[in-house]
Amino acid sequence: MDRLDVFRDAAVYCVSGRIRDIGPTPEVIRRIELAEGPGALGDIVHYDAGGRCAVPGLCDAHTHLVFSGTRADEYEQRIRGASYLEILASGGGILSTVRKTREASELDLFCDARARARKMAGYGTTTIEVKSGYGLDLLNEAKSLRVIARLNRELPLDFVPTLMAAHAVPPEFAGNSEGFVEYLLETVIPEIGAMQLAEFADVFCEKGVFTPEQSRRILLRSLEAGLRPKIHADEIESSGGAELACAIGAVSAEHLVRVSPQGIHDLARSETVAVLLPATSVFLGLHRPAPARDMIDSGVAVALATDCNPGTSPVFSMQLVMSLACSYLRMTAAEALTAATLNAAFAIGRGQDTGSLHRGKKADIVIIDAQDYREIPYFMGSNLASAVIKDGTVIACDGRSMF
Ligand code: IZC
Ligand code: ZN
Repeated sequence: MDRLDVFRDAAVYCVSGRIRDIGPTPEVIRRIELAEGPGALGDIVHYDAGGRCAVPGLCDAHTHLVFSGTRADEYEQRIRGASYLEILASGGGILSTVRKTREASELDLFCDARARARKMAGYGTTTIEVKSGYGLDLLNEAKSLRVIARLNRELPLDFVPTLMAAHAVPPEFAGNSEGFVEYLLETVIPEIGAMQLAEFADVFCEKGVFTPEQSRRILLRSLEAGLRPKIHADEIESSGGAELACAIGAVSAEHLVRVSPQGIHDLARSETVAVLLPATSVFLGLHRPAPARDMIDSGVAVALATDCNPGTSPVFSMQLVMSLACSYLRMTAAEALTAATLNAAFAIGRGQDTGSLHRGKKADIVIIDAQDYREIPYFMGSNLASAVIKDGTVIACDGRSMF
């Protein structure tokens, strides 16, 4: 993760939205002329980055982008001392967003999510994983997933849909989490699988939410329905979520603030990517973040994401997440960039297609207003994306999306 290939005076040659060639400019030009004839350069649209640094489009591997309303009131309650799980247990937290999201029309949900995606694009994000999970019944989960499908159709970004009906126990099953799990296994997971509205399934495996045993059943049934497993693991308390993720071959284990030594050991020997969300830890005011250093030094593939959601991370900027990864998780700038691009792409099944500037991959590129990629985390809280290129087309400039 710490080793990057850096070219100076470089060019990227893109054809039909894909990278055809990359390298030192004179070499790329020579190869273009060799392949297409001496006059070919004149026919190619030329984007001059003016000596700025080009990095792969940022990939946000964990968001809850489709929701209605905010939870600024809950933010204040927590600052005054209430805990996240206490607020959830008393019917607030996720459940307050569920009430608003169930009431919202599909069009309103789409417009709100689109506005958030535009902000993310302005910060250099080109691929976004989006979880449902504020519907918690078949109708409303399908509504949220259709919103993600529409974002994918109508916006130039790539959206990767995840079913997270196992995000909380809804009021109609209060005190009966086992009944809700049965409903998920028998109805929601198979029906959503049949509708082909999601690629992945995720579960909030956490004390007071879903046990590791329930999470296992939910994810195994999801796999049968064609949804590859992901898991919210060890976010607030250690519960064996990372171990479970590895045991069932989950694509990713996410959060991992309280991952056990055994969990790190298992992750290092698995294909499961650890998705870390430092903005969430900061927003929750945690003094101890995820042990990123231990994980990376043990050989775990670490990715980063915003966790964009109304409760624990109303954050749009992967650049800010990279700064927090460096200052708070003690990752190097190169590790943070790898985690925000290539490893993030692998965490959402897009590693062959984006996440690095390689021949054949999508031309998803951010032009950074700096000559050194290390300035991305260094300028904490600012936006260095001067141009964002998606599938070979400029889609955002100086923080403003063009869609
Ligand atoms: O809305 O609180 N942790 N799910 C699990 C969340 C945070 C999102 C929320
Ligand atoms: Zn989450």
